[in-house]
Amino acid sequence: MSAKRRSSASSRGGEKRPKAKRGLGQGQPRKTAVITGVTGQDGSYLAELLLDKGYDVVGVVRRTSHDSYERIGHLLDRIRVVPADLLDQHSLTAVIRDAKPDEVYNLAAQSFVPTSWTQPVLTGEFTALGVTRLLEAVRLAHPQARFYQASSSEMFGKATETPQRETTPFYPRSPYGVAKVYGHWITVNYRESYGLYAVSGILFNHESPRRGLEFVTRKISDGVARIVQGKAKELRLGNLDARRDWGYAGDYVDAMWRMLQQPTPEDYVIGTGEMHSVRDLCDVAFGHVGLDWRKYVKVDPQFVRPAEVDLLLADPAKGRRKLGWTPRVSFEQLVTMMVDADLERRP
Ligand code: NAP
Ligand code: G4F
Repeated sequence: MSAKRRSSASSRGGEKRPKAKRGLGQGQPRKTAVITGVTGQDGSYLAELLLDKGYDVVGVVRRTSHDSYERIGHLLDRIRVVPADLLDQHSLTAVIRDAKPDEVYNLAAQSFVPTSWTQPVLTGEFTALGVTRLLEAVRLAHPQARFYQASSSEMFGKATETPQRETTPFYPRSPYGVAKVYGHWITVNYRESYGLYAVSGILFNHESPRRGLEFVTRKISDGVARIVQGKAKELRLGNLDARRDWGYAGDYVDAMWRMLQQPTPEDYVIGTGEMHSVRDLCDVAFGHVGLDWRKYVKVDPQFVRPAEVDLLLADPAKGRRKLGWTPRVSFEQLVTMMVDADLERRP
């Protein structure tokens, strides 16, 4: 492993994360988990959680001309990184055949909604058909593995009821949302057709200091830091009225793990049950550093979407009841944690 890769390490400055509990239990054999999308936000938190629980972690990384280990640099000595791509059936089958995992977490996707309008076909290949390729790999190479699919509240889109729960009909509003609906149903179908232990976690928006800079929470926390440090004078955003159920990514990966420990495979909605607008986000983020967001935020039509998801709000009752899962980080704690991390990161 190159020094460069190591050095990007645990640099996610300023992040204060509650510690996960340790242990599979004394005398239990070590489990192996394969994570696709390990270089992403959720992949990095899930790898940490599973390592803490004593798993052998195999992280799937696609080939790029530069390394994409910024979020997992601090884990590279403890996980096994293997090459494969959601577009390439053989590479996925080889990973599953070689690792013979107990659990497979499919977190890889083209996950940014606006890109799904400019690259709808690629989004379908990664985010929809990629799920079938990985399910085929499991079915053919190691069908005993338990499979987690990263489904999304974007599937509810123009929601037909509020709050949204496991039985709420889907009405996706973007090519990304449509692709996730396919990924959801193919997971259900492989469970019902082949008896695979396959579950779909319908997760509402979850954020952290490791969130990509293009998503609205991080764009705002980074924007606040840039303004405080005199590097920017304004922050250009799209629809300030959009409302989401925002939680902390570190909490949500624990829900993924819990879903795969249940006696029967079922699908779950995971969210906080609280909804805030983008305007509220600005209020908390700018307010944290003593600024009035109205003086800095400008609405720019280039960030307004062709079809918007106006509101998403989870009913996480099933997850609470059956998984014993509850979020630990509040909206205000999340936003201020992200602002603090961005302030610390920039000298
Ligand atoms: P993210 O940070 O964008 O990470 C996406 C991951 O997918 C990256 O590791 C990326 O690798 C990998 N990837 C993309 N295309 C690939 C391909 N062709 N082959 C192999 N790997 C590929 O996403 P996230 O926020 O962690 O989300 C994880 C999953 O949960 C995604 O499926 C997302 O759609 C879903 N989800 C997220 C949320 C949320 O609020 N975060 C909510 C619901 C569902 P590179 O590093 O090489 O780009
Ligand atoms: O942060 P966002 O880009 O997240 P979005 O579209 O809700 O998708 C995220 O959550 C999904 C779960 O529901 C995931 F499946 C998906 O992979 C991703 O992680 O936008 C949130 C809201 C939108 O309504 C958007 O229109 O914020 C609004 N917004 C307003 N101004 C903006 C901006 N979003 C972005 N990215 N940039 C803006 O300037």
